[in-house]
Amino acid sequence: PKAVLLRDYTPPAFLIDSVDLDVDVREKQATIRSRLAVRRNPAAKDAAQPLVLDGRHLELVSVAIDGRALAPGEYTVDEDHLRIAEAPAAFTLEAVVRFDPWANTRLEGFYASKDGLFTQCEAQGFRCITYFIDRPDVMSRYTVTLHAGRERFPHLLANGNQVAKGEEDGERHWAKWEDPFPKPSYLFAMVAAKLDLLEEGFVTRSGRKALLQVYVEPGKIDQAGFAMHALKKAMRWDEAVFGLELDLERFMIVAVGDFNMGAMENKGLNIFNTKYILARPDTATDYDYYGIDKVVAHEYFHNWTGNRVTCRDWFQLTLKEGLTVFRDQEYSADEYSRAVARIQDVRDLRAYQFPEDAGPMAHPVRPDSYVEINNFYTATVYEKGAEVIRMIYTLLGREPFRKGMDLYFERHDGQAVTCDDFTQAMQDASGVDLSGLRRWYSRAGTPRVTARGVYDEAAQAFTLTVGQSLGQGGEPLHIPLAVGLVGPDGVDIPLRLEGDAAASGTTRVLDLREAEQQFRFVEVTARPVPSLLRGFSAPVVLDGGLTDADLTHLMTHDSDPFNRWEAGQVLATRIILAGVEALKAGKPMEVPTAYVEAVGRILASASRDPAFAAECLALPDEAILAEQMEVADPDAIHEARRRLKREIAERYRTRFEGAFRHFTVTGPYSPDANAAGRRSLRNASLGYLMAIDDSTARALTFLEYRRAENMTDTMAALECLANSAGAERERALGMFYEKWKDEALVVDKWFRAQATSDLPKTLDRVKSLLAHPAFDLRNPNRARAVLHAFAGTAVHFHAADGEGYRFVAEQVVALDRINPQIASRLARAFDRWKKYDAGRQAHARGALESIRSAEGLSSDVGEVVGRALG
Ligand code: DPP
Ligand code: ZN
Repeated sequence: PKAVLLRDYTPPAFLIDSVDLDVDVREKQATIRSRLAVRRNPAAKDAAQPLVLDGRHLELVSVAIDGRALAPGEYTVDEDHLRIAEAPAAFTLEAVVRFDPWANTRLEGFYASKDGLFTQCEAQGFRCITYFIDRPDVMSRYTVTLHAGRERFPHLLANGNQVAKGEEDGERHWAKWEDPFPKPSYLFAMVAAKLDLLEEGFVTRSGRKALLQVYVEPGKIDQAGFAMHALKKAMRWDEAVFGLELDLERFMIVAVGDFNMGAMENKGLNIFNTKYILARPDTATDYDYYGIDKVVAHEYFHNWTGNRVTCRDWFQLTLKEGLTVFRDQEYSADEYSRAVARIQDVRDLRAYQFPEDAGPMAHPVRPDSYVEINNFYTATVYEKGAEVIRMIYTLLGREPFRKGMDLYFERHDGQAVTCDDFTQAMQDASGVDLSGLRRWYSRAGTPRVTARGVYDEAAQAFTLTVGQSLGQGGEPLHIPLAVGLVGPDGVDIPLRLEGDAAASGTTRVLDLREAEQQFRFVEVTARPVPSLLRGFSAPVVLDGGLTDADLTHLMTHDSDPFNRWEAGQVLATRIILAGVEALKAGKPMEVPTAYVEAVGRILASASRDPAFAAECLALPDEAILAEQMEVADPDAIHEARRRLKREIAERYRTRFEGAFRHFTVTGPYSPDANAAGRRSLRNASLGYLMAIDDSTARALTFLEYRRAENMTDTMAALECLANSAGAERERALGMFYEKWKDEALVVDKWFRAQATSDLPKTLDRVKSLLAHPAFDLRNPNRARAVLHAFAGTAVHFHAADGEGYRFVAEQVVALDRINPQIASRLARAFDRWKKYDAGRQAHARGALESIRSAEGLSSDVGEVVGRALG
């Protein structure tokens, strides 16, 4: 398959104004009759182009233009297209196609799950439902009529409003839906299923009445309440913060257990992975609740940022995803703790996006080319894309940013546009020059920022020299660098740059626009410690040139909570990486007293903000540490990190035991920030105690496992036990499975806890899990809980004997025959293979080559493996 290039974009030759679908569901077959109002695009380059429709996995029954059936010579059909050489200027195209949704294991297009039939069309699934010009700049009005058996498919749903319904012969029924808004085909959705329904009314800020519905698997209505609650909160938030209201009479969410993504923002009919809908205190953790809240909000927010204004082409994916992630991040920050939300977002960015940007799949947030667009639903497009929006927000300020959003909607409502259209609206509304900021859209890689401060006591001046590099030449980026100066007493010094009339504020956003720049602060009465990149104001790797003593000072005093956390992370990273070198040289690992004492201060003041304290107690992830080494050594990283944790645990054992008792949450379960924060600190304490892993710690953890009444505490204990070789491990795992074997999302947790265990025999365990009766390679959540989870482990996937690589390679090939999108994600585990030693590299190369030589490899996996080897 050939790469598609951004620079080759041309407008479509034809437009499709309306789509009328008639969908007939029978045993093992769906028949789709389409009526398309087609006309030549006045903006097309060439007025004589043939009509080329996309279509895959379809059996074409008939095709007609303006009511006249086409003869075989008048069109051609291949695996991907239907071509009609001679097409009039405007006409009605009718086609009839058939396929079997029950045989569709790819889960794109129209497919079967346990309770019925569902769709997934983004990015290019609509072409698996009918022949179409399947690209987002073709926007149409849709009418859909569904026919199916009443007993098996009581709910027949599609986008928009239900306008008619009725009965048919043979215990069948039908329903007709009309979506008043023109939309691209990727936002099409329909459902024919047996589901339970939770519904509530909603009155929008301007007084419009709407019906909100959440459809779930029969019997699970008691797990739908939080999603409904989250939806209403998100709707209110978007009204208050962005002035955006629901534009439909009815907003539906349908949860399905077999789903490739997290969720999908189809117009008026969101379809969700059950993972992001179903929750009950005893089945879902605080983190699950947080995820549901965020994803429900995210998909709802797409109704404006994505649906009302959509993407011109798939290179612009970050236009809707980066912006909508930014919106869901701000929503979460408002609903929970802003500092903790930011820390978690940055931790994920570093664990997933930074490695992506340093590996074979590196691409700009607006990619220049792709082979398979499904491979570009990435951390870069989403999370780095959100960071780019955040930088615009930081540069403009809240009010001008809001004006920019208003202008964006005013100009582009109902259109399919580009990232440039967005930044232009932001620039025009604010008057802020965004030329340097725009470069972020076209550059891959993580920029490095170096900062060095010099204090001149005589002049009472502090000069900061800041440089940036991305190592590819080109003009420098515009990087907003938020800084503060922390005095020796721990108090922020008011900031006055040379040339300012007076000091103002204690945090200042410096505009770094050159390769190197100097900033001179005056009236600095004592040598400060610079607090750089406050709030992580840009997605860069910072070398701040600070000493351990400076960092300990910031860790204790910085008024910016993000940088207080960050100082602790940098210190812990230094200690662990020095420990790696010591271990390799056969020397003891050193843990500086100053660091341990700073950790003690976190514990001592934990009650001020337990959730934040828990974040500060979490040591950097092994994947993040591996990125900082020239040649990653996963075993040494694991061992050094383990030793640091154990040393802290032994030093503060009594305090951790105290915190574990003290932060108990009483009363009925609630996933709110306060209660969840207390549980988070309590379970972090348990994690430290289990780093000691003696019989006392194991007994405490097992007792906790049996006592726990909510899934947060249950899983915290179970995960500790799963990493421990004590007899409690198998007892707890056995009890857990017995209790939860009928609750799929909870069984996923059971699989995942075993697949990610630190214990030596984890790969053997994973292999035996594949033979477990509850394992099913066709279910994406289950595959992810075992295979993707295992492939994400630092130690076992990267085992020096290459067994981890060989195993995952075999599973990529097996999965590819079922579901290329899920297989391709698994293959991404190999991204960083060149960061390891020669022995591991040889094994990884062998594994990658074995995938590449597999017969019938999908273009999804082919692109990932080809880039890794290339
Ligand atoms: N459903 C995915 C998301 O919301 C793709 N649009 O991000
Ligand atoms: Zn999205």
